[in-house]
Amino acid sequence: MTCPGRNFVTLKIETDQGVYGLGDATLNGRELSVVSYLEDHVIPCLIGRDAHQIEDIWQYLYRGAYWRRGPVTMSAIAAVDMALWDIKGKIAGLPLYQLLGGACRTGVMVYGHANGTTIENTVEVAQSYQALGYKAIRLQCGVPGLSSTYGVSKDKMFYEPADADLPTENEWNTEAYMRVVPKLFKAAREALGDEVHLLHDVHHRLTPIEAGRLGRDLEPYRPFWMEDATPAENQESFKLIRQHTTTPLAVGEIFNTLWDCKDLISNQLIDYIRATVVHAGGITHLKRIASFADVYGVKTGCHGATDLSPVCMSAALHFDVSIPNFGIQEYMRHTELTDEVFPHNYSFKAGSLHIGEAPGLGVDIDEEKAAKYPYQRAYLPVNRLQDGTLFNW
Ligand code: GCO
Ligand code: MG
Repeated sequence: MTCPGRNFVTLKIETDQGVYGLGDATLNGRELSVVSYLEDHVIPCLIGRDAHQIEDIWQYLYRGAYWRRGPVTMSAIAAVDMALWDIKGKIAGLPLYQLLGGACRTGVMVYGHANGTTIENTVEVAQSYQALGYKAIRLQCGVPGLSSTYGVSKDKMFYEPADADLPTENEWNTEAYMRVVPKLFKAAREALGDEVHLLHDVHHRLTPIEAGRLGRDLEPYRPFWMEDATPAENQESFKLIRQHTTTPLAVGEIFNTLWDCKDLISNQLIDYIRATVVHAGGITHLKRIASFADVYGVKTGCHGATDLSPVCMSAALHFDVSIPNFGIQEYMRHTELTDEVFPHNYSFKAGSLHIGEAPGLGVDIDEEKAAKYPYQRAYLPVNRLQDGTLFNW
């Protein structure tokens, strides 16, 4: 556990030949449950096994637990999987993407986060991202009448929603939100031109019919996607959204397995699957999800918020560059302190991330520095309607 500005859980696996690999096991706001799952239940089963048997170890941990799926289990399995791929790459002397089939593209297109309290503010921030070379930008702005909302932070290059040692309370008003977002997109399209991709995260806050209406209202501005338009427990909802809008739909940052998105994909109810390495069982399982999605013309759009460590980001980039149906990668920069604790080999250039040629994942942990920043309890916020009703954050 280390907290260089925010909490990260990192698994380090060492072989008896002295090669080590790293895996990200961070589950924002519930970190210690994964630490316990690993320390108490997974690590004892790994001692003495053959580090090369990645698939067998994955199956052993998944089937062997009897209790399948879920974020804690799948983050723990993911960390083991990432670390074993890192080891395999280091032993082979090859960057991981080479073991996954080699590069299918020259770089990984990423989207940055422009956010501001007002429309004007947000558009200005988006212009500064454009000036940095970003080809895709997510837009989130404050909602008139609400003191705070998802995605709008003081800092313009980092966003850390897990901001307090007990959950902060946000407030919500759907009508006010639905009035402001189309205006934001209109202003942004006018200021930023036709070519840049514009994205938006609804963060699970609309009913299906509201999502249908927002999607339709955004159509003139050709959004790249509308993310997490409605909570995805009831996946029938997506049929209703689809009946009303051609705005592409993205979902899945909180999904953990193929089983969570199998029907959404096979019924072609989504366009982008956002599952990522750390929360969806590692590279081994994410490859399976992507291959399945490819059959149905669904592309990937991996989650890449700051709560996913540079270890996960490195793994995601090897994955992104090596699959045929890559769509886009979220990229929220980490703070300098985080980058110091996790020296890494990827770099940003002209709107894309490049993973580099270091063997394995191409990321390390400075354990001495990491030890200087002990775990600090931090929660994600909760969200209430203005009459106090607990809502979706
Ligand atoms: C995103 C996400 C994040 C999550 C965060 C929760 O699209 O980047 O919605 O902002 O809220 O990862 O820990
Ligand atoms: Mg999101």
